[in-house]
Amino acid sequence: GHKSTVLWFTGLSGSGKSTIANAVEERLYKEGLHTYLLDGDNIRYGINRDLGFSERERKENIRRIGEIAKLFVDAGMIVLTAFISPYCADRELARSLVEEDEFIEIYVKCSLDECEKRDPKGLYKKARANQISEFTGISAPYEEPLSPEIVVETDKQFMNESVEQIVCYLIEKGII
Ligand code: GGZ
Repeated sequence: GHKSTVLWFTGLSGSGKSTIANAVEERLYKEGLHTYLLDGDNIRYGINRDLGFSERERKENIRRIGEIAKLFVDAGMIVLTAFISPYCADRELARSLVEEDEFIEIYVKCSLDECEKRDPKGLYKKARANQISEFTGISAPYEEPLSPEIVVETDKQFMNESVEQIVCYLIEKGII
């Protein structure tokens, strides 16, 4: 068995949120745990397809994701969310929707320089050329978490180290 919880990944575009969240989910799934991953593919192309990237729309994006995460926790699942979620206040709102021990904020820390070097989708390049407006880290803010439960540093660690760090935390806290 396991405790239902939210694993809330936050970080810049290209920091590795989705990659790590997917790897953690796979680990948990192999242990027979009930998980669900919320990411841009199932949220921004679905329920939130009416939302863009203005401050107001990002806040609404995160508000809805927080509410959806709460439903999955109510259903007894481990829910992983992988969104930039750039504003502290919005992450705190998501946290406030579940019990205190049911929300684990995971800061996927990576320097802007490194994210820009990786630039897997060429979005930073476009943002620098003003072809994308309000791009996080370039022309829109990213507020670093002040006291996240976990920090993984993807420009200093191997991916499997970050995954192990998260899994170990869950074991230590008796979540899995
Ligand atoms: C940031 C943007 C933008 C702007 C499109 N700013 O690397 P990606 O492509 O796959 O991840 C980014 C994703 C961010 O969506 P989120 O829902 O996670 O953002 S937020 O939590 O702030 O609402 C990026 C792409 O969408 N993208 N335009 N202007 N990222």
